[in-house]
Amino acid sequence: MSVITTRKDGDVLVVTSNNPPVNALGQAVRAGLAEAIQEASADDAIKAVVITCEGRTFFAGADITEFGKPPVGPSLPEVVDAIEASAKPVVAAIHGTALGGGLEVALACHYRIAVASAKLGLPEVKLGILPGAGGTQRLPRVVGVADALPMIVTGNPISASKAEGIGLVDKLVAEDDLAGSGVAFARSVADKGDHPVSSTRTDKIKDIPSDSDFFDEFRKAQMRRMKGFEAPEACIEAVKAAIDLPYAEGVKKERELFGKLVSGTQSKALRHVFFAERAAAKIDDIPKDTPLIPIKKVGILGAGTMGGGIAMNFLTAGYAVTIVERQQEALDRGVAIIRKNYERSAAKGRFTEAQVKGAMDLLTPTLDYNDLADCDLVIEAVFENMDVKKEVFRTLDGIVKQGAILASNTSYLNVDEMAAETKRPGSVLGLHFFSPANVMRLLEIVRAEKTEPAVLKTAMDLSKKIGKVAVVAGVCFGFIGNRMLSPRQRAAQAMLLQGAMPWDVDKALTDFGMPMGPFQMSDLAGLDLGWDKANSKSETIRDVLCERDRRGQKTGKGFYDYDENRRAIPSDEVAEVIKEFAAKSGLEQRSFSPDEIREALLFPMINEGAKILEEGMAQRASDIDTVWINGYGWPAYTGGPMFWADTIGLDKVVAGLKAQGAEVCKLLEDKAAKGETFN
Ligand code: 3H9
Repeated sequence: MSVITTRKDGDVLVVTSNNPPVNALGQAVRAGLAEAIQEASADDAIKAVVITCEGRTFFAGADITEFGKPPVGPSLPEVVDAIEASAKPVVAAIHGTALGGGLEVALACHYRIAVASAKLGLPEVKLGILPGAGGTQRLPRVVGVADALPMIVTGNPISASKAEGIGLVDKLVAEDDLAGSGVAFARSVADKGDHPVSSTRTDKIKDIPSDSDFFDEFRKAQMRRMKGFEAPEACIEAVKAAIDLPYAEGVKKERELFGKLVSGTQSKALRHVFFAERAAAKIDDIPKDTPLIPIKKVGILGAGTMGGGIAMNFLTAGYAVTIVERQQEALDRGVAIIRKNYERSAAKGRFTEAQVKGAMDLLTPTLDYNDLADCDLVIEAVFENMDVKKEVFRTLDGIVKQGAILASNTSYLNVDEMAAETKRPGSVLGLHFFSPANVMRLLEIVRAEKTEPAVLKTAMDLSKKIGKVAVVAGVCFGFIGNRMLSPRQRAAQAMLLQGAMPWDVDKALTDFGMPMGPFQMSDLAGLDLGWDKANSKSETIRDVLCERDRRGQKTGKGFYDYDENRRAIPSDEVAEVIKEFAAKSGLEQRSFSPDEIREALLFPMINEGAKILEEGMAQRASDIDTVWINGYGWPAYTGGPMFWADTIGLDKVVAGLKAQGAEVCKLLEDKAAKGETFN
């Protein structure tokens, strides 16, 4: 059956797209839409047209899989122009998400109606591009620059009611019988003389002049979000063109900017990230018909920072949560922090007071382990020590009902050993949340040797429900993320002995796009993590700094000094300590370029990533990219460590590692020799 079908409802032609899963505007859809408009134009009995979509959503945009392939006409700009040029009014009837090219189709229609649950947006910027089918020119003409600019530059969608408020949607209609509402609306406007044509509108476009401070202020407000990304600035340029230039020239400018971005490395990387996140949810060797275990009630062991953050994920998603601590004081403190976090979010407008109350009402704090008995999933977030964890698993196994899942939030330890303490190793797995757990998107699902398929599938399903991006990892020290962090930290320490300073090393990585470098990270985490005060003998730089109470931000100084605003300042004292150690090391002292520093720190990570793949600890290279982007702030516009390695060439990575004297993983070496890539 064709993806686009037409049917006559009296004098209205109803055009329906059926291209699951998201009605992406692939070639067949575009061709079908163009033909449908021609059909309406050629039929005297037709007075108006309704465009609607089957399935879960209105067009969610251009078909991203077609990018980078030879274009096959008609192009989306041609199709939207044909829709707008129709002498008979065209009505977009929107449900689900009208995104990107989908919203551009709707903008080309003369009228837009939507159900209240619909969302409308131009998310192209998140793929490293800008709307390329007239969106940057039509949207400001329809809603004004003040409302269009944030939609185009942030890519965040708006609700249908907001869209109605700003004039993007003409009418909100009932959820049922959208096509019927579309036909009624089309009929009500069919005999009007003039139909609004977005590209020729001038009533709203001059709300903000292109030389207004508005743009600079907007840039300033978005600075952190835009840092390093090319597309947002191009979006601003395109919107300015909409104000300054006639439509035809503005569209030319948009095409030019689109063409440059879509063929660039950033857009390729961000498209990779889009598909990588979706691929991560697929577990290759689990049969499709594996059942899910129903999860209604979740238990959390430990009400510290981690336990509280984990609890919030489930409370926000509407799950009943029982949280257990050993001491009343610790329990009260944990619950108070959860409440404070919610209230802070409510103050910022992210939650309503009713939502905060709803979430808190779902929380049962207790000192009694036995209250976990009827939980469907229990996650332990206790002290990171194997003996403690084993004890916890033995206890939980005796209390929690059979069939329930037992999970550890360990960030390094062996989940198989914990599972072996129970009589239900098939129901045990790792759920490694990242701190702050209520904020960070990443979840590593650690698949232990005996974890049953249903348990794994349930965890993956649950991760989506609580808004996480989950990746499956095998049991190995540090799983995917922390395992790759170790060689980076080692390389950073080694650089200090060869003449680099912590601030040089950190800057090379923050300039690359990381939120912080290894020494800023140490200062944040505390240098004394794992440091043994009693036995410290000034043997390492870390020992000496800790002995001098430079234990990181918490003591006001670490690798850096900190001023009253917590701004990091290079420390002369630390420089002296490092120089002494460097002199004693006997290593040649020299300066390093930022590129050399990046290669020294990041190539060993790629090598470790390749080992992880070789050992089957990650399912695919793109999963590793997903971990690093969502858990550690690796810059998304480089595509993640493994994609980045592909873009610079694996042969260059291998040569760099050999020059560092590293042992190169066989998988990496083989791929480089064959001219292959990871992704
Ligand atoms: C654009 O429009 C450019 C134009 O301005 C100019 C052109 C000239 N194409 O996310 P889900 C797949 S750029 C191809 O899991 P959800 C997705 O990979 C586009 N495939 O569902 C997945 O496949 P699989 C601007 C797509 O319910 C499946 O659909 N638009 C596309 O959680 C289900 O996806 C966007 O950036 C696509 N456009 O969320 C919107 N979209 O099952 C991108 C999805 O094999 N899409 N797929 O893994 C989304 O944001 C979400 O998919 C959406 C649904 C919110 C729609």
